[in-house]
Amino acid sequence: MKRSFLFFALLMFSGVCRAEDGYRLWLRYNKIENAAMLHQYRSNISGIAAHEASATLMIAKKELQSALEHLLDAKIADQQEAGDKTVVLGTPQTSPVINRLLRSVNFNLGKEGYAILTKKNDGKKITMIAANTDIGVLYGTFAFLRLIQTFQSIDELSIVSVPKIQHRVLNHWDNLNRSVERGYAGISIWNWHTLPGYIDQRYIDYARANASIGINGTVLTNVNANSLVLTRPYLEKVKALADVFRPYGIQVYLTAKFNAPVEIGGLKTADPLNAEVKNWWAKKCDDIYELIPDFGGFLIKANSEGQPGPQGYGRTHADGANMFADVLAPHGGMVMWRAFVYDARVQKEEEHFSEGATGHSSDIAAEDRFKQAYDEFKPLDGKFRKNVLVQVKNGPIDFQPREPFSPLLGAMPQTNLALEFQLTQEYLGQGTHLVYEAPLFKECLNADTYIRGEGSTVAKVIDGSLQRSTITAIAGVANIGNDINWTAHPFGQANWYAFGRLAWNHDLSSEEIAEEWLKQTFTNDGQFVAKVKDIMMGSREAAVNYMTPLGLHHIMGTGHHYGPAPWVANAGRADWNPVYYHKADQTGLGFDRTATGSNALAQYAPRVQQQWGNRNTCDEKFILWFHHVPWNFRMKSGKTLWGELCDKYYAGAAAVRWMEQQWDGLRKYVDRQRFEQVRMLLKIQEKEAVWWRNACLLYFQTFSKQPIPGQNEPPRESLDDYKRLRFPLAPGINNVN
Ligand code: GCW
Repeated sequence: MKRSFLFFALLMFSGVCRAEDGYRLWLRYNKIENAAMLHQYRSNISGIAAHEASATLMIAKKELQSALEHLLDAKIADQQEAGDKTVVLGTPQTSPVINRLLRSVNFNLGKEGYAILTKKNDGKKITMIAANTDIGVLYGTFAFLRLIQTFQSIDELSIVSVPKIQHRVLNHWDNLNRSVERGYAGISIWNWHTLPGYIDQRYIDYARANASIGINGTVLTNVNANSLVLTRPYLEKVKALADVFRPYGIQVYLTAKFNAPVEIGGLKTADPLNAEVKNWWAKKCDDIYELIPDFGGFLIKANSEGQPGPQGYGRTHADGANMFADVLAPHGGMVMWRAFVYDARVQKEEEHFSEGATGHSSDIAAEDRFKQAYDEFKPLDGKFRKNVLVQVKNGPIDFQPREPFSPLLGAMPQTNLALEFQLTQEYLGQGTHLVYEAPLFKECLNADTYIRGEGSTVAKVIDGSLQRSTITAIAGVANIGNDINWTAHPFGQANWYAFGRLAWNHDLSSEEIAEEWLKQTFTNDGQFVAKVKDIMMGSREAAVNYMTPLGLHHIMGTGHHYGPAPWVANAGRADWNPVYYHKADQTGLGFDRTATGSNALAQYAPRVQQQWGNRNTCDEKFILWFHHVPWNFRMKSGKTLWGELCDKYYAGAAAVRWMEQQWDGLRKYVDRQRFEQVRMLLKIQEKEAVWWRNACLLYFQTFSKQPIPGQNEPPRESLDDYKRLRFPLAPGINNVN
């Protein structure tokens, strides 16, 4: 015992030199290095009073006690009564003090909210972490620890916080064989083979990390679904995970393969209007809920990229979703029905395409893919049951570095809409680029749909304040794998963190979130935080610039989506081809989506159409999303489109160089292991940024026929060199599930 304490103390004293593998995420709880803050905390906290009436309250108390003992390097007493300097944890039911004092909070804390208040109790100063429910107490506990980890004053606290969105859910695209579609951080953390018998400590740490940022749901399996997970042996494994997650307030969901009744049920059809099919699902739900009484429900990808769905039986998305809704409703479950649909007749891209194949793309996609989700779903507005959410990706195409908000988000006022972001960086440098995604999330959340006049932001659509939603939800496609640091890139953790924080409160700014994440994950040192915050805040724009500036999109490598390949024109169907999206020709560049082109713009409110409809006034961030622009078109800077495009690409790559230089100067603030990891990854990022820049400019130059402005270092490789590159084993495309 003594020895291990000594060892621990030694580690602590060795301070920043200590290697850290990143496993502890933002919950490191190292001893406070700042004497004044340490003094303040010690003089406010000497013990904890909590009635451990449930597993959740026990977890809250244990977390608080062990965190404080490490942070304050002091013994934190376990107290029966609230004395001076006591932190009192609980609900009105578990704590008489809270029962009495919580009445002064003139605020509805709801089911998950919490209050952290400094109070006088019998003349003694206490800090109270209170909620109506045990899980609210746990959220409050983590919030209190966040204050301390980020060196904020706790002298006079008066904090009340309630989540704006009810269901804050991670979507794992994890397959049952542990491969992860679009996963870059190792294999799946769910070890299906050893479940339910073996409970990996990771499951607990995963739940704890999620609870610390308010995530309260997890879809365990890939939307490209495998029916097997609905069989009894797998459901028992799912139950084991649900049992681990429950005290952390996390509900478990599964993806349901639409034709499971055929695949594993022995039925001849999966027609949602067929009584036998419905009975099969009803029975399946009974079985699930018997094992997992608080099962959340199903996430379903149907009639998209080869997944079966109701349209295969001549039914609509609403018919399909409502069938599930009806069988889940008696158990209190819900359906998240994805709106990421485009022509169901074809298979997934990588199944069709083999690298280097020649041949011609078929013409299946006659309609602009941008328009398909809206076209299929808008007519169904008002037709979905109360326990259905239609889950919409943030943009109309597919998680590109920058997309305008999806027009569906402003078009279904009578439907519960869930917003889906992608945390895993499929299109943002995958596992090796430092790209902080909060600015991307915020850009979408703050976008104005004008659905109910000015100020109808996406955030308000999603949180239900604008339309009377019966359920509200937000989803993030997880970037988590079994890598020691969870997310491969140490800064990938920031995207998981930012998703949770914004899901709880979308009013937080990207800067605030970056700052609190940095302080907890690395150090509170002001110099370090300011510099790295700048790196983070510029990183998404840098990626947009070196990959897809000015509204370019979908010009990445086919299948694996790694690296640039704007020249690809032979993928299995027209709308998998980069050339379909950028439409470069002798006259110019970009996709005309105005009335003279596909007219996708008409899917937006008139005010949005005005904003983007005219190439002279369109925000240049989006110009090539909506216009085919002549090469010599004068941009707002006075440069031609070609000149501006070159500048953006060069600025993007230069920004990565700058990020590297900044990071190199921060060695003394960071443990060696994480410092070196980020440093080496930034080098890879720089190389790849230059690759993107050169390959794209050399290719577009074959149309613009203009030189790259002379002040820029000319590409060393030729376009053919870039075209020859092949990555058959790039990660994230193992789609065997
Ligand atoms: O972004 C695309 C991905 C697919 C993914 C699909 C989807 C899970 O390339 O791998 O499949 O979106 O969101 O369904």
